[in-house]
Amino acid sequence: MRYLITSALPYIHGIPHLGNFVGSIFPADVMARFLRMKGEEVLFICGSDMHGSPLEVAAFKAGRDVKEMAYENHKKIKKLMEDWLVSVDYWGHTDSEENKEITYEIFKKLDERGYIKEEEVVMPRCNNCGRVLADRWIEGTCPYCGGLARGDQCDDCGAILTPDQLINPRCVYCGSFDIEFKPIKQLVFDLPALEDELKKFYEERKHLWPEYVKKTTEWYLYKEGLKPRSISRYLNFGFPVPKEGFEDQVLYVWFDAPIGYIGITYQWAKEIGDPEAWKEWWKMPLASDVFYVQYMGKDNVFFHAIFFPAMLIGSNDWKLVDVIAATQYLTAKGVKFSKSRGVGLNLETAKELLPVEYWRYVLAALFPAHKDTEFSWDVLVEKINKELVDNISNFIYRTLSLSHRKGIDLNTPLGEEEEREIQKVRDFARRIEEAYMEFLGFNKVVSLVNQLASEGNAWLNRREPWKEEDPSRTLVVALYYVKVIALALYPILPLTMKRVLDLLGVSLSWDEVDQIRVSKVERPFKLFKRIEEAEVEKWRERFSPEEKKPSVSIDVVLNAKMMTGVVRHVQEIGGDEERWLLIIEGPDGKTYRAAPPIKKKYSPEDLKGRAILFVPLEEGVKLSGVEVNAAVPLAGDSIVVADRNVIGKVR
Ligand code: B3M
Ligand code: ZN
Repeated sequence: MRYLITSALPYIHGIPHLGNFVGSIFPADVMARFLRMKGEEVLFICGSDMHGSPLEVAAFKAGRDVKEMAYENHKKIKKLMEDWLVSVDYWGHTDSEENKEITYEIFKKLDERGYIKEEEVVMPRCNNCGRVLADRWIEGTCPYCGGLARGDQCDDCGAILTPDQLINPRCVYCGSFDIEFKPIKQLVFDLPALEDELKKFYEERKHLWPEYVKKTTEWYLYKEGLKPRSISRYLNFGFPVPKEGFEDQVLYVWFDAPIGYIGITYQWAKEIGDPEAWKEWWKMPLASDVFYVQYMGKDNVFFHAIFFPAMLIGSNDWKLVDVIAATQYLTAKGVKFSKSRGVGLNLETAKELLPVEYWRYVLAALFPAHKDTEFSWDVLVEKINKELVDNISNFIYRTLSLSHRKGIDLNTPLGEEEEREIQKVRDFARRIEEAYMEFLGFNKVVSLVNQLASEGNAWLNRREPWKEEDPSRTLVVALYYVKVIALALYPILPLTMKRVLDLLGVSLSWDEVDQIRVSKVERPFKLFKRIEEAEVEKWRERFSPEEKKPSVSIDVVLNAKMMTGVVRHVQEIGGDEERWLLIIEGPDGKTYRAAPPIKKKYSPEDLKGRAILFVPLEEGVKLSGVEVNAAVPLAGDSIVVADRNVIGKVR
């Protein structure tokens, strides 16, 4: 069996955040490293998602040329991936000639077979600037959660949207709310026509898929039902639609982006001087012995479990995915790390604070496999100081320096007590391997390694080799502990653990866990250092700036424009026990967001649909980690309820 591993291809409108990294590229890297260490043949593919409206919107906002900005960011991110020790076989890009060739091949097959249809799709057009507003060129309030959503998806709750579902939509080009929905001729991909094949595809694989992925896929297949999806767009940067009458549109980014996995494999094949080699990974039956694992954040599941498989099934005999390893979010104060909203740390800043291996350790320890996981500076300090330094590094250093100093006999025969200890370590090694082979079990790996290091420390404390006349037997066992720990952590901490293995003359192979002995012990180095509280304090200040409290001064109140509006949505603010986030529809048709401390008194049902008094703020402020642009005056702890008939400006 050969392993094909892909990570979702990041959009390149900004530098990826720790949240993007931990969600797909990092786990793909760790898995690829583990499998290679097990002696498997692995191809690990990733690259930049060049097309699509996020980048176009970013370039527009920055007044830059899209293509120029795309290549600049692509290069920057590719370099950054090396810095973060991503062992990708090839970092490609989706706008390549190779990807175009394969994208057109798939498009034409689907078209010939009748899966692509012309349809009038109701699309938003801005009456002010005249543009057709694709995907992220239109923004508004999410109908499900009340968060800020774009025409294709809500960043807060991950719902897949169409522009007509947005509440109070706004043109991103010119800011106008004057938006009209008109039928426009578009191409759609007929997903319902592939329903039976998709169900079969799903049923055959679901036993390998995480719960979350199953639930999401079943929701589309069996509850909501499949709908045709539009695949052409009025955008500037993309592959022109290869069909008469549609040349002025480009293909939808989610059409060419997943095909990018194939296109990038094609780029890789050319790079290694074997241009046909990509077929062995993608064309059936050539690829029958490939086991294919895809990593991605949970908001990408629809496209990988339904949309892309449908394209492949509908067009030819392609290799289909075996495991969809989707991850949950890494959150900070209840808000996910996100490029477009500027929350959290990006990879460039993070590596200036700490060497990347420290981060990789923390990300693995906090790995959001099956639930959203909260990142905080306190957790970071605990993981590094208590686990990585005090427990793991300390044990390795102790064992190596003692063994080195005492010049022990590495081949000394072992007694019964030592054999029992060895058996314990072997069991751990087996459980670590099982955790890796769950494809998402990296937090388990870290926790098992910590248990192992604690056991190792306890073994040393019990036997006190520093007092023993010949400590060889004690230290041979401790060295076996070190060897298993170093191998187990290698995929996460490749630089440091490789150095440790080199000191012991152990080769980089998981088979080594079956052999107790090491072949030498060289003088060790201090692996990791503790983080000082003073330093963390600086980061706290820099990255969690004091929230500006929307305190309203007396003359602002005197001049305040009070308005009445209707509460459209009520939303949790991650972890905040005092406040609700209210989405209020103002009398001017605009959406206002306020976060009054009324959670203890009112339930969402009490509030939804109610007309209340509020004050729009001149400038948005952050409250409890969310952006608000209105304040709700309270009488004691109560909101001021308005009469529905007088909704409008009060004064
Ligand atoms: N670029 C979305 C994202 O960056 C999208 C993934 C494409 S995977 C083919 O999360
Ligand atoms: Zn406009």
